[in-house]
Amino acid sequence: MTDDKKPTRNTRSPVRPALGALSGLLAGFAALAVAELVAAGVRPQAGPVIAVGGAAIDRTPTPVKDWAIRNFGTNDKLILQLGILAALVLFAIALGVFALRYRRTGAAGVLLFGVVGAAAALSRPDSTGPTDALPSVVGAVVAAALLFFLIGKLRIRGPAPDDAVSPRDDSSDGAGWDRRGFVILATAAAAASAGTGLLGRALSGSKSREAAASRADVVLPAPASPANAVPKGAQLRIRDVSPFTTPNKDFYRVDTALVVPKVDASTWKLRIHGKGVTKPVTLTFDDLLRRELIERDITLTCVSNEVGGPYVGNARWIGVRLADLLAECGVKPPSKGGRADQLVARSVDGMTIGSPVEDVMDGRDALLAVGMNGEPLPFAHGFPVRMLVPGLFGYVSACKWIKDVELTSFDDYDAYWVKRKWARQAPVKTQSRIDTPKPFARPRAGSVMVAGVAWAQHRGIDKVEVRVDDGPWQEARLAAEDSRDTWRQWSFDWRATEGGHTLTVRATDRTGEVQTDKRTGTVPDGASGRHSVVVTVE
Ligand SMILES: Nc1nc2c(c(=O)[nH]1)N[C@H]1C(S)=C(S)[C@@H](COP(=O)(O)O)O[C@H]1N2
Ligand SMILES: [Mo]
Repeated sequence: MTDDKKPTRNTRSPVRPALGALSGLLAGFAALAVAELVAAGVRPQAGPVIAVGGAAIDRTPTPVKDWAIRNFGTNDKLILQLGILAALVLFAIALGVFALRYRRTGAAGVLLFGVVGAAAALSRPDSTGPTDALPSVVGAVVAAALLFFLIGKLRIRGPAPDDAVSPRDDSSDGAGWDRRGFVILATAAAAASAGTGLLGRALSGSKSREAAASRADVVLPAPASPANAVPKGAQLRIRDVSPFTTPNKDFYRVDTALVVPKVDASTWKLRIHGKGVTKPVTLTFDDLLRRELIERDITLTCVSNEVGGPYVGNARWIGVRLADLLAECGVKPPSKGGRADQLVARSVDGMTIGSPVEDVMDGRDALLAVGMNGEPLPFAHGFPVRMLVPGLFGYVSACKWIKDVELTSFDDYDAYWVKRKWARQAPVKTQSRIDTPKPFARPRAGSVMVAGVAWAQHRGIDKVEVRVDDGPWQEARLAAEDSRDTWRQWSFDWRATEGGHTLTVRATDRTGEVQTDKRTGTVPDGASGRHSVVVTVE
C-alpha cells in the first residue's frame, strides 16, 4: 500500500471539482431548457442547437458535407446534433471547474455561448429578425446566474475567502462549504430545467400539430391529366430489385434542415415575382388546388449520389404545371425573348435552388407538386408544396417547402449549392445500378439473376448491358418504359461459373450516349463511372 503517501495539507479532494463540473452541466442544461422554451414562443428554429447546427451545416466545406451525406445519409443531422451536444457537455464541465476558481469569469464565459448561439440564429437565412437572438440570450443569462450561485455554494467559508485551496479544504470533504445549500439549489435547478424543457417541447409541439392537422385536412383533387397506368412490364418479378415506385417511407431524403419544417398549409403562400414578371402573383394552397392538376411519374436523383448509391427514387407526383403558371405571370423563356434565364426557388428554411427557365418552360412536366404517391407531400419531402423538374438533379430543381419563386439571371445570382462549389446547371447523368446480387454475395453456380435500375431522366434509357469480368458487353433485358422521365428496371440471366467475378453495368440513353467509364466524384455536377459488384460463385 502506498501508506507512505499521507495526505498533505494541500491535497485536493476530487469532490469539489466534481461538483464544479456538475454545476457547469446543470447550467448548460438550464440554458438549453430555457432557450427551448423561449424558442417555442419565438421560432423553434431559433433555438441554439438548431441555429448553431444550421450555421455549421452552411459553413461545412463541400467535400466534408458531401462525405457526411454519403456516409451518414439522413442520419448526418442526428450525428451533427449529437456532436454539438457533446461539445456543449465538455465546455460546460470545463467552465464549471474553471468557475471554482474564477467565479465571475466562469459565469461570464456562459454568456459567451449565448452570444455564439444568438449570432448563429441571426445569421440563418430563415431568420425573421432580432427576436431570433432571444432564446440563446435568455438561456445564457439564466445559466450564468445559476452557475454563479451554484459555485457560490461551493466556496469555502472562513478565513481564506478568495482562495479555492483553503487550509480547511483537506480536513474533510465538504467542510467549509455550503453542502446543504448546494444540494438544494442543484436539485431545484435540475427540476426547474426539466420542467421548463418539457413545457418548451409541449409548446413547439402544438405548432407542429397545427401543421399536421392542416396536412390531414388536405383532400387532393383528382388530376385533370392523370398519369398513364404504370405498364405491367415496368415492374420485373425479381427479388431485390428496387420497386418501380419507391414508397414514400423508403424515398431518400437529402436536405440541410436540422428539423423538418412543419408548414401550415392554411397559411402558406407562394409569391412569384422578378425579372420579366409582368403580373406578379401570390398564391395560397387552395389557389393551387383549384388549378388544373397533372399527375406524373418522375424519378428524382441527388447530385451527391455516388455511382451505385441510394439517392435516387421514383414516385407518382401530382401538381400544377409550373410553365403555365409562369406564362400567366408574363414570363417567357430566354429562347422566346424572356429576360430571365434563372428561376430561383426559395424555401421557408432559407434554401435557394436555381433552375434554368428554359428547361422549366420547354414543355417538360416541371411541377409545383402537392402530392406524392397518392397522399399530400410528406413533411420530409416538402409539404405543402415542392418543385420538380424532370431531368435535373434535385439541388437545381426540387426545392422543398417552397415559398417564393424569383425570376433572375445566372449572372446575377448564385443559389445555395452554387456558392458551395457545385455547378450552376446540372442535368442528371446517365446512370445504372446493380441491385442484385449484392456486393460479396456468394451465389450458386448456374443461373444467377443480375438486375437493377437505370436512369437518364427526360432522355430515356434505350439499352443496358452487363459485362462479366473482362468479357464482352451483353445486352440486358429492359423492363417496359413508363416514361422517359422515369428509371427503368433491367435484368440479365447470368450463367455463373464458380470463382470470383466482377459484374459491371452500363446504360445507353436515347440520345445514343453510352454511360461513361470515366470515374468522377460527385462535386461539381454528379458522379460518373460504372457500377460494379464483386461476387464469389460457389
Ligand atoms: N428546402 C430544401 N429543398 C431541397 C433541399 C434542401 O436542402 N432544402 N435539397 C435538395 C436536394 S439536394 C435534393 S437531392 C432533393 C431531395 O428531395 P427528397 O429529400 O424529397 O428526396 O431536394 C432538394 N430540395
Ligand atoms: Mo441533392
